[in-house]
Amino acid sequence: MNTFRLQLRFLLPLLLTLAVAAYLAVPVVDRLTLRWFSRDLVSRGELLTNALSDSISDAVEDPEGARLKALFDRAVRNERLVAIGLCTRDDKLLLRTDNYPPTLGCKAAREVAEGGAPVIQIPGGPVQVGAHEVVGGAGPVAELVLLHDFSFIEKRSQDTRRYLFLMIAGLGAVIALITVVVAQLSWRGWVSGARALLRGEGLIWPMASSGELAPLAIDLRARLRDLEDAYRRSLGPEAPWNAERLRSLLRTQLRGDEVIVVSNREPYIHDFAPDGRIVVRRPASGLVTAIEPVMRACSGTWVAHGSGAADASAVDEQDRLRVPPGEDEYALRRIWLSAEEEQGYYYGFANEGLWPLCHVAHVRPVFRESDWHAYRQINQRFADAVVSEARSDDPIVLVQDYHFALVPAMIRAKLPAATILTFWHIPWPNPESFGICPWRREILEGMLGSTILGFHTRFHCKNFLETVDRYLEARIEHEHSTISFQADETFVESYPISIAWPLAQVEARWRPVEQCRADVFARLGLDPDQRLAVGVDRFDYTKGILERLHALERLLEKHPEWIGKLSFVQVAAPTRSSLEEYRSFQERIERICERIEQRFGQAGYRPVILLVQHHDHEALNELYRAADVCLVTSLHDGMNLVSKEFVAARNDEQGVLILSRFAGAARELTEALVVNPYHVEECADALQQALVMAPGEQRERMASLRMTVREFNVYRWAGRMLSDAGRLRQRQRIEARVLRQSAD
Ligand code: ADQ
Repeated sequence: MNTFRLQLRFLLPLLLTLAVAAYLAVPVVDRLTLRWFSRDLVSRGELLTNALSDSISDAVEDPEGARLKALFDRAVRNERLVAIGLCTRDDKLLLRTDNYPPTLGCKAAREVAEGGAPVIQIPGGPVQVGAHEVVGGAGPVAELVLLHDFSFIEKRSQDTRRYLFLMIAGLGAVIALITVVVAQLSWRGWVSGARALLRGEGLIWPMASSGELAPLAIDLRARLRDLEDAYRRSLGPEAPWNAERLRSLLRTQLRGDEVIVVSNREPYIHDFAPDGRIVVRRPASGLVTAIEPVMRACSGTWVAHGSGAADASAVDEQDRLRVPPGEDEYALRRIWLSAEEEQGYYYGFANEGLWPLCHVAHVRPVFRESDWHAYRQINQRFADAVVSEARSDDPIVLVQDYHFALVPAMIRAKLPAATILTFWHIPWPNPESFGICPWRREILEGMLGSTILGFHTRFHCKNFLETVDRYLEARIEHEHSTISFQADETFVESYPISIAWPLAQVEARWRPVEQCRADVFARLGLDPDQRLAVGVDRFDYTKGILERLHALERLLEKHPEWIGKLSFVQVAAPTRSSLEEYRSFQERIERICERIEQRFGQAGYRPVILLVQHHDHEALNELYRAADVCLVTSLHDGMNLVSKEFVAARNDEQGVLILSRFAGAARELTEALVVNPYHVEECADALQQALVMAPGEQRERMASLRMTVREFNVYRWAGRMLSDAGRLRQRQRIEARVLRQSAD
């Protein structure tokens, strides 16, 4: 339909131009042919006069002679000569054929013949008048007036006009036909080229066949992206992100769109208490902390590993249940794994392979073929579960973390129209470090099934782009941060994760800082005048717990005045304890704690208290509020949420945060005391600086940190990712519409 309209736009002016050309050309051609014919008649007349000149010379002397009359009569019978008149030199009509009009005198005939329009009407039709001198032996003797039939010339001229008109019309038709054919072929080439391009297919075929369109199609895509970039930049200072704004984004930009989350860790675990009752617990996980508010806002489906002992007894026959328990805000679909599968996929490939590979924290990654097989198989199981949970063919799927590197491409294979947002919660290493993975290609290809691939920092994005550049044949557009691989295009962007900033009514329920401090000190048996430093982590070798203890030890050596006056409490949630690396790490930490205890402990004073247990959110909040210093010394961390939780807990604007420069959080929380955790001396000095920091400086730093965390909260993290998804979906719809229309 569109092609036809386009062609019409070209053809109409063409036909109009041809019509005007015909209109202007016909009279010109007409005049020309008339002139040629009339010249022709004149020369014929002269020829005839010459041929008759002798007979005429004789006849002038004998005007009554019948011979000349007979000659004239014979001449007018052919040659399209209508009549002949013979005039004497003194303009007397000496002789005339029957058709010669008696009213046409010699003088008048000569005047007509010599005038600009030598054609006159006589009863038999139009004639051209020619007057020719007859020259005898002694000079001019008479004048011959010839009346040539002009009607046949008019007829010829009409014929010429008709042929000319037909020729121009024919020419127009041929040009129009060629135009339509060429336009059709070009359009088809363009459409298939543009379509392939917009689908992200290889440029080689369509571009090779219609090279002239390549820049156009590339330009089209680039313009769309520029518009998006401009839009993102033009958003300017944002309104604050909160649960309500996120909900309204889901209501407006993603209205009616289905959201499915897939993660290894489930947000609620059902366990059996010692008395046999079923209890629900929330795991110690940054990921769960971050995604839960999104799911509450959009009430979608969360697909996760059912890891609790009582999980199976809490689900319906489709392995689903509504959560949070008692509040019923979204669905949780549990996936079951055998102990062997969990060993290979989770402990093996994900945690002994990918975790150390990405953290580059001096623990050697272990890659076993059997673990890889389990990883692939379980990734497929989760991908299948997502597909079976999907109620539409284009859901928004949020794939969480390094446990599911292959899931994006697996979902893409079955739901090509899905918008897949993969967020990688841990760091991404440089290409050399990643290159030691035997299945590096498969992992990268799996991740590139994503529509959007998110990391915490630009630095991790850059590492990923360089890794793809090194190991895959993909097209990377650094300006727009996109990777085109096979038929898919992936937008790689940084979305720094955060926490849900506490609501005023929640804060109002918090007990005052002094009371928290008194309760915690009493529970831990600390002297009320003591200072308290805390560390809160999963018991993981990447968190820098060892380095932190070394710093404490060094501080007590350098500043013995703190002995008896400073206690460090490390809360460590048991994690991945079935792995040898983690068990030996815990033992090592315990040994160092004992050593510090032996070196500096006194009756009624414990320099370090190690609490290897899971704490609920309220208990952690109380601890944060009771502390003077919070130590976050990760050797490498995607973001680190503990640092942000500590800041959020301190609405009294007191307390000092010591933060590793290798945690993603250090890019945002610049008012913390930022340290290199490997540098024991620097960390000990930072601890000293924190302990002696004046309340005024603490307030200044904390107030600024609080502003950052309040603004850059988890709703912003999710909101930015989801609005990017919304924009991409919008773009896909526009592209689909353009292609549909062009195909009509
Ligand atoms: P984690 O490695 O788990 O997260 P982190 O960001 O610090 O690291 O989150 C830990 C979470 O567990 C926090 O919410 C904390 O309160 C909680 N937690 C820690 N110890 C606990 C305990 N003893 N009891 C109860 N809860 C405890 C991964 C990446 C991080 C990234 C997050 C989010 O490794 O870099 O910040 O995902 O993307």
